[in-house]
Amino acid sequence: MTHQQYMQMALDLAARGSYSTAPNPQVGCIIVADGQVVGRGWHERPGEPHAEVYALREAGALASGATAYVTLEPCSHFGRTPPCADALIDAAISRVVIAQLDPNPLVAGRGVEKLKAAGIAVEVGVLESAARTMNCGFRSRMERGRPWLRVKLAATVDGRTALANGASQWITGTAARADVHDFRARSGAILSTARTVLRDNARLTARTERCEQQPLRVIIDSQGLLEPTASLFQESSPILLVQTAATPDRAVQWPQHVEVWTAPSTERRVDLQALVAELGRRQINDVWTECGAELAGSLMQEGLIDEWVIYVAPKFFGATGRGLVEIPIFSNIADAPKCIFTDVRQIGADIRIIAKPDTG
Ligand code: AOF
Ligand code: ZN
Repeated sequence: MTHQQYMQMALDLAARGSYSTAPNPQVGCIIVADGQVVGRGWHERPGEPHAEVYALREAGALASGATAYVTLEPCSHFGRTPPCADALIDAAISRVVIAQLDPNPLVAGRGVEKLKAAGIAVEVGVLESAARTMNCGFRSRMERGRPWLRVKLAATVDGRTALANGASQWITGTAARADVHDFRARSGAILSTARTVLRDNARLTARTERCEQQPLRVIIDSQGLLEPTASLFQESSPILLVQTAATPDRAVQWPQHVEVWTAPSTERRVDLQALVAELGRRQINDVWTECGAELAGSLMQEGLIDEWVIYVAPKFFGATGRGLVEIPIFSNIADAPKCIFTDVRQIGADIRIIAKPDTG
C-alpha cells in the first residue's frame, strides 16, 4: 500500500465525524506497523479525544517504531485535550505522514516542529487537497475569521425558481430534498430571511436521522415581519433573529430559544460582512443558506459566497417565471458573473450542480 492509500483510509475515517465534530475539524488517523494497519481513530466530538489518541489506544505497544498517517497536523497545545504530538512521541512512533498543516494559530506548524525535535521523520502534503476540502469550514474560520458559506438554490431547467405568481414550493423531488437536509445537518448554521420563512412557512431544521445537533437558524428580519406564531419558532433549536437599529420595535415576546441580534447596517440593510464575522465569532464553520433571489444576489455582490449548490428540476416554468439571483442589470456578456462547476451529479430525477465563483 502507498502513502496515498493509507492516507485515503485516514480521510475515510475522518469523514465519519462530518455530522458531529464542529466546531472542531474532521480528523482521521491510521497507524501502520510492518505493512499492517494496527490502529484506527477519528475525532468524533468536541471535548472528546483526538483521532491520534484512539488510533494509539488500538495500536498499543505496536505503535513503537510504526508510521502514523494523520489528515491534520497533530496538535501541540493543551486545549480541551492534551497535545497529540506528545502522545505520538510518548508512543515511540518513528514516522508521521500528514495531509495538511493545522490552520489553528495555536498549532500552525508547532506540531510538526515538536515531532521533528523528538527525532521523528515527518512528511506533509499527502492528499492535501482532499483534506483541505473536507475541512473548508474549519479552515475558513481559522484563516478568514468567517465561516464557509454555501448558497442553495433550486430552479427548473429554464432557470426559474418560481412561477410569475410567486408559487415556488417543491420544485425538486424527494431525493434532492433529502440531500438538502443532509447539507443542513452538516452545517453549523442555516441562513435565511423572514420573507423566505413566511413564503414557505419554513422550519429550517435538519430532518434526517444523521443530524447530531440542530444547526443555529439565522434569520434576517430587518423589517420585523415575523410573528412568534410562525412554525419556525415551534421547533426548539436555537434561532438568531437578525434585526437592525431601524427594525420597528413591536415589543414581541420571543420564546427562550430565540436571540435577537442587532446587526450593523447601512440604509436599513444588514451589513452582511458583519453578520458572517459574527457567525465566525460564534464558532460557526459552515453556513448553509436557503433564501430568495434578493439575499443570494446581495451575498454574491459582497463576495461572500464560497460555494453554490444548485438543484435543477426537469421542468419548465416559462419566460415569465422568476430567476435565481437579483443582480444589477448589465449589457455586456463579459460582465456576467461566472462560476466553475466542481461537481455535477443526478440526484433522483434532479441534477445537483456544485459550483464555486470564478473570480478569474
Ligand atoms: C489533532 N487531532 O483529531 C483534532 C485536532 O479543544 P481541543 O483540545 O479538542 O482542540 C481542538 C483543536 O485541536 C482544533 O481547533 C484543532 O486545531 C485541533 N484538532 N488536532 O491533532 C484531532 N481534532
Ligand atoms: Zn490533537
